Amino acid sequence: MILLLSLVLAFSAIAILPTFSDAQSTSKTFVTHSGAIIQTSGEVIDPLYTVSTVEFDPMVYLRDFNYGRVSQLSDGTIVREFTIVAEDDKIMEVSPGVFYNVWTFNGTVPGPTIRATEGDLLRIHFINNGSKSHTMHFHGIHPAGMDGVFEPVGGNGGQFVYEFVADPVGVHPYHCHVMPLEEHIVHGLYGVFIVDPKEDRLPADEMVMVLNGLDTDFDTENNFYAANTIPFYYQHHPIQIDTDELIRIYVVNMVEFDPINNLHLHGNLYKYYPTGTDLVPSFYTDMITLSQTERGIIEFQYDYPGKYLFHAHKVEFSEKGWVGIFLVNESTKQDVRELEYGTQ
Ligand SMILES: [Cu+2]
Repeated sequence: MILLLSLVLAFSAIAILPTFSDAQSTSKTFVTHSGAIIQTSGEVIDPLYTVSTVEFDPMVYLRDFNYGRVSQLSDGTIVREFTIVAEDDKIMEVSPGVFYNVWTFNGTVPGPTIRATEGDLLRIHFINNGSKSHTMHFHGIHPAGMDGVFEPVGGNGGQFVYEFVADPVGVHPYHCHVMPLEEHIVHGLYGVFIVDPKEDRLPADEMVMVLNGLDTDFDTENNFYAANTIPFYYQHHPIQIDTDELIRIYVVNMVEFDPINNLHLHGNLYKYYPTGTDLVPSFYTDMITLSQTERGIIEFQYDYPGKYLFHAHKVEFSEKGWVGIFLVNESTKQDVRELEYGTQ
């Protein structure tokens, strides 16, 4: 029995030793934003306990709008109800082989895109299943008690119902507002809130882009940048659009630590509506610069098919992941129009 045990221990040591020595040679000590002192041997960066892996598809997120559960009050007001669950113990492969502890609203970073029409009553049932206190702070107009700042919602099942009227028209961020704020934001507790005007905007292929960064080694500098969380995703998986089709993108900058971010489009210019609050564009440009939580709506259409880059013109950000491609296909609608009007 003793002999058997010795053999098992010897084999275990052989199996463990190389890994252990590798780990020792690269072991580093970090102090997290919350003050914890931890050691890591490399790519696993966040020491927090993790229980499940986030599955996130930036291509699905891009055009996924959540209008809530709809009912109507006796005065005709539309009520939109949402259930949002916060968690802070998930792990996500943010880049091949790089795992990061993400804090999530409804399981993803960013959280769901919440969409309503101006004047709708929003009722958001917030459940905090995390281990820390969290809140939902919406940008926009609402009563003080609905601001998600002075009413921290405790973890392990704490609840709060946010209720307010969707106002004003535009694109707004929502995010957790518990201190230390940078820790709660950089881990992923944010999302987009769109308020549509009562008279619809022109029909368009609509998308959401959250510009974000990931500080995976806790030095208060981002190691990765992205549009919609996964670095280089839309470069490897181009966004397919058509010529002569109006494209409308709701852009929100949530990058922590860096004072500015920006968005440059190739081979084209776009109309820009800062915060989306006005229905008349303020600029016609191929480059906007945004501070944190600054946002707007961009609209454009391509005349010529082909591949076009879009990216941060802060080159450091694009080289660390914030770059993508529009693959513009020849519109079939154009063929129909040519047939109708007989161009040949
Ligand atoms: Cu939080």
